[in-house]
Amino acid sequence: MKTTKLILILILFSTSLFAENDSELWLRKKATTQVNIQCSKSSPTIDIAINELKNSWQGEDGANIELKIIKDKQLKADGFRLSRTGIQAKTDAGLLYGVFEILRRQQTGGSITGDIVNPSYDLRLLNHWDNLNGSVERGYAGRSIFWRGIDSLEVTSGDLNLWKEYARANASVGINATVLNNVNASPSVLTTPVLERAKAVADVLRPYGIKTYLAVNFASPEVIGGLETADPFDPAVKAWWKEKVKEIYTLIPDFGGFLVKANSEGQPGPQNFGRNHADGANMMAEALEPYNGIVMWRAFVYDPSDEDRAKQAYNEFMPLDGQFHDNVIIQVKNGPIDFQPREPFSPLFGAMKKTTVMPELQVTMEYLGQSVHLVFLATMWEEFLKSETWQEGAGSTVARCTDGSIFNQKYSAIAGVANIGLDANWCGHDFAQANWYAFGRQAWDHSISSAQIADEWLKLTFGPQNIDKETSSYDLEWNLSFLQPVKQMMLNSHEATVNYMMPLGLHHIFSAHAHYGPGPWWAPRGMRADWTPPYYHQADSLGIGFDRTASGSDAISQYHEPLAGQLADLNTCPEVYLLWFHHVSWDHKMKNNRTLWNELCYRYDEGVKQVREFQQVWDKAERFVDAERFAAVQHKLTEQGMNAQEWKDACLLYFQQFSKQPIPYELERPLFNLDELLERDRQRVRRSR
Ligand code: BDP
Repeated sequence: MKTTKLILILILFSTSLFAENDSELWLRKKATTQVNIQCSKSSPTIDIAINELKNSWQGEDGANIELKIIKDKQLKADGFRLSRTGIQAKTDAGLLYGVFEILRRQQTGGSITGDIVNPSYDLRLLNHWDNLNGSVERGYAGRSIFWRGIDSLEVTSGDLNLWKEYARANASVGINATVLNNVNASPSVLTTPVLERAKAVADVLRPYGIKTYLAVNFASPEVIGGLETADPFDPAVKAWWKEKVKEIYTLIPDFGGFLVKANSEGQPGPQNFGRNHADGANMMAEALEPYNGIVMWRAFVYDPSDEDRAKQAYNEFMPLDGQFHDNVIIQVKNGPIDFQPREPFSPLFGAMKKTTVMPELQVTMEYLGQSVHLVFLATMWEEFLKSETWQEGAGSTVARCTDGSIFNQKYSAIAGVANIGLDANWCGHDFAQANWYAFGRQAWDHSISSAQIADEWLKLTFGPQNIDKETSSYDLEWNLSFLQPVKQMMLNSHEATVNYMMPLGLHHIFSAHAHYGPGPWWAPRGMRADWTPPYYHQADSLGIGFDRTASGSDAISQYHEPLAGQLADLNTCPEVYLLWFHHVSWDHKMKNNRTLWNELCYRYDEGVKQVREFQQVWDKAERFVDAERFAAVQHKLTEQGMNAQEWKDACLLYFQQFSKQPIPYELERPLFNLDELLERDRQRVRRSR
């Protein structure tokens, strides 16, 4: 008897603590109660909604819930109204989002009152940088979930299952659109066999409320169409795009549209034919217009000229404001350079008043430690979305300049470059799943706090089974000893990474093109200056930082007053952006009275200490986590700790050659010497070739 009980306990214990599977993301199977659902309408989307409710209901046992389509001016297309007795929405997708919201609240302890829930943005998109050959540009979680080569386009049942799981995860956080391929787009994406595979993906995503988009190559009419030009003014070129669009809509009747990277980093574009971005974007917009398709045209442009790279997108796009068709959206990266650990917002937000502008965030952590470092990105995105642009007076935050509440725009949208791949846990790092989750939650509600997102995600992803079903409250101990410290670690993690990589406004000081390790010295002979760190840090015997005031590149003048004035003044410029906007002397007094050099040393030191603390937090959490996920995260934190030390030593020892000052003696001494680090870097660069 005793032994049987013991075995039973062991089995139960092992299923709850050890047999966890991180492929389930935040949608882990939990104990449920029974629910009765009424709905007078039926559709594939509603069927999914009903199933989800049945499979995960944790509310009152035997509750009656009604799903109902209604007309209501207060509701946006995807919005819904929640009550204790049901969900009302204008569309089937709205009902599905309502279902996921109720389930989330049941599982995380939120209450269900009679509220209306509308999304902040109409289009909440992932951008996959997936190549047709199956590789993923800046992907750190394995191969593509959509493509495995142009000779391997047949759709398997494994594909269909995977795409369905992907669709479900997206729908559960409100993501309603996806671009299936890399912005560095192969023209082949528009060939018929590839389009047929895209159609197969679209068919799986559709019932989950997700529309399919493709990134296209501007030279496609020449490369795959056999035309002599891709000039957007050429009638044959226009006709080619119209025909191609028609073909796509025959296959995918609700196709979303195109994403275009043109005249950027060597990609072809309208400028190759003496035309401008508006000419190119509008030509495609015309082809898509009859089907309500849109063009997302990227503003990520810069040339190796004498002009500060941070100014170039604004210079190129501002004169075109008002010239784009209303189904063109200009897609702008959050910062003016390129997804750096911390950037001020791009001055294009709020400045283009007659053009729809959408933010592009990077969920994949190209510049933030990739799939090795634990960095919760919600805090960085929150800082960005809440940035005050002043473009239309106080309250013109980036969020409000892009969500349609200030400017009259036909669409509102936000994109995140996906961190998803074939790895069993989808994202390469268990905590990187939180960034996919966070992107969806913030795209849905840009006023949600990062703390709430972390709280929800931890409860859904690591929450214990023994949650009280009546009150949805968690075990006190779990709450105090796991949830609170791990949440705090997540909320501090971005600042920690900024500290040990690029504090005080430093940016782009990575070695080589892998964008992983430190390389403040990296400047091979003949390399474009704006691809090398010295261009960005400008360290010399006098000081460090990029002078973007009127005496330097004057990039500050692209911002609106009173912000521009605040940034320009060394005394009022927020210190987190100090070296982004100013070349500052090593002895400059910081607000805390330390010299700049000392403060730099303190920041790097702080970053390393923070990661060491994260290791402690995680080790203490061991008893609350299954063995597999515990070990995986522990292992990555160890590597992050070593990387942080390397970043600190590399940057301080390198910059010390210019400052000629000691690292404050009260701080930990370097563990590496500069020659060693240079050699490590050379080897790493060699290996990556
Ligand atoms: C850079 C990436 C590069 C992308 C480019 C882009 O290093 O791989 O193609 O952005 O956004 O950050 O187009």
